[in-house]
Amino acid sequence: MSSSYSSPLLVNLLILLLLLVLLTCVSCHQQLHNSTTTQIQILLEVKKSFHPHNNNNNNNNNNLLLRDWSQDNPNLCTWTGVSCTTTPTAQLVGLNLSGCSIKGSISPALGLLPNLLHLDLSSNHLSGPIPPALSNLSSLESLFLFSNQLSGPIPPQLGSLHNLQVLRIGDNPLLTGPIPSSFGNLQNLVTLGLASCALTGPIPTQLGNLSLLQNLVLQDNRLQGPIPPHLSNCSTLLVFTAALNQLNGSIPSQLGALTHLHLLNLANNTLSEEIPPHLGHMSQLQYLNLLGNQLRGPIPKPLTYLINLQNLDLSANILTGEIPGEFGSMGQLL
Ligand SMILES: *[C@@H]1O[C@H](CO)[C@@H](O)[C@H](O)[C@H]1NC(C)=O
Ligand SMILES: *[C@@H]1O[C@H](CO)[C@@H](O)[C@H](O)[C@H]1NC(C)=O
Ligand SMILES: *[C@@H]1O[C@H](CO)[C@@H](O)[C@H](O)[C@H]1NC(C)=O
Ligand SMILES: *[C@@H]1O[C@H](CO)[C@@H](O)[C@H](O)[C@H]1NC(C)=O
Ligand SMILES: *[C@@H]1O[C@H](CO)[C@@H](O)[C@H](O)[C@H]1NC(C)=O
Ligand SMILES: *[C@@H]1O[C@H](CO)[C@@H](O)[C@H](O)[C@H]1NC(C)=O
Ligand SMILES: CC(=O)N[C@H]1CO[C@H](CO)[C@@H](O)[C@@H]1O
Repeated sequence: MSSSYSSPLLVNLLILLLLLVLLTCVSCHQQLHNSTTTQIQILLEVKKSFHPHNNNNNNNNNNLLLRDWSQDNPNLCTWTGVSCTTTPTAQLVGLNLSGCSIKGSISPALGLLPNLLHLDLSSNHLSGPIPPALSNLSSLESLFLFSNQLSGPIPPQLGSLHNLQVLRIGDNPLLTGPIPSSFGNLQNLVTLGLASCALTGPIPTQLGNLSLLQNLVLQDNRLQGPIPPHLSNCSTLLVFTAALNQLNGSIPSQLGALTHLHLLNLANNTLSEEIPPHLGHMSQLQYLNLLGNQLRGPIPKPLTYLINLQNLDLSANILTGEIPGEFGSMGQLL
């Protein structure tokens, strides 16, 4: 008895399931189909923003360069600078227009390409702001915007790009404002390049959260305040340069914990107090530049433990005392 009841129920359930599967498939197919046309629309929108600001007749470079970005060419994976994955369907995963002499601005429409892993618009003539909408590229692993004419502040929203490994936006001399403290959330960041902009404010203590960071490149800005001891938590750091800023206070002795560091350049700031002897623990250090600060006192003897040092500049400070004789036996310095 019970089996004759459950049987039609089972059949009904199966039919329902089949219908569901069919429906999902139809809608998923349509979505995939749409996504190609949608991606084409988005890229054409992005192309519109790549226009020269001074609309002199003689500058149609962008149109020539991206002439294959066209509705007449529906295979967007063949478009200049575009790279795709082919399975399960064509998905735009990379956009590289580095060094293409592109003018104009960065369209917020780029934020509508959620599968994008790599975006490289470096070494162009792009101006205007970095669109906060880029923070919607939740899969993004690398963002290269360096060597342009971008202006305004760095959008703090970029701190939500949790998959980001490389962020290079330096050499944009009109980029102002602080380094967003939200960058402390970029847990996968390996490289942060912000040199040669006009950034102000402090180095955020939150950068101490970046446990995979290897390269922190902050030189040639207008950064102020102390070097946060928190950076000593970035235990995989290889390169730290913050030369040519307005950093003050003492060099934190905690930095000595950065035992993988190869390069430390803090030249041309207003750092004061004594050079911490703890820097002698950075056994991998090859380059140490502290020139042009207000460091005083003796040269700490433990610096002579830095047997890998090839380049040492402590000049233009207020150092006293003797140069430890042991430096003479550091062959690499000769
Ligand atoms: C983009 O292309 C240039 C050469 O055209 C290359 O040097 C650069 O590494 C590429 N960017 C990325 C993120 O692969
Ligand atoms: C991200 O996308 C959502 C949905 O499209 C939009 O509402 C939001 O404004 C976008 N974020 C930014 C910072 O533009
Ligand atoms: C630092 O990282 C922790 C998790 O590792 C996270 O909860 C916290 O919000 C981060 N803080 C900042 C300021 O980024
Ligand atoms: C990093 O180091 C500082 C002191 O050097 C410490 O106060 C802090 O709790 C550590 N953690 C983080 C995530 O910055
Ligand atoms: C420091 O400043 C001097 C003088 O302005 C300059 O020659 C030198 O290149 C600067 N060095 C660094 C590492 O910033
Ligand atoms: C560092 O400079 C700021 C102003 O930029 C000042 O308020 C602060 O007292 C200075 N700190 C030290 C230790 O000199
Ligand atoms: C949102 C969207 O673009 N929807 C379109 C998906 O594709 C079908 C048929 O190709 C169109 O009718 C929809 O308007």
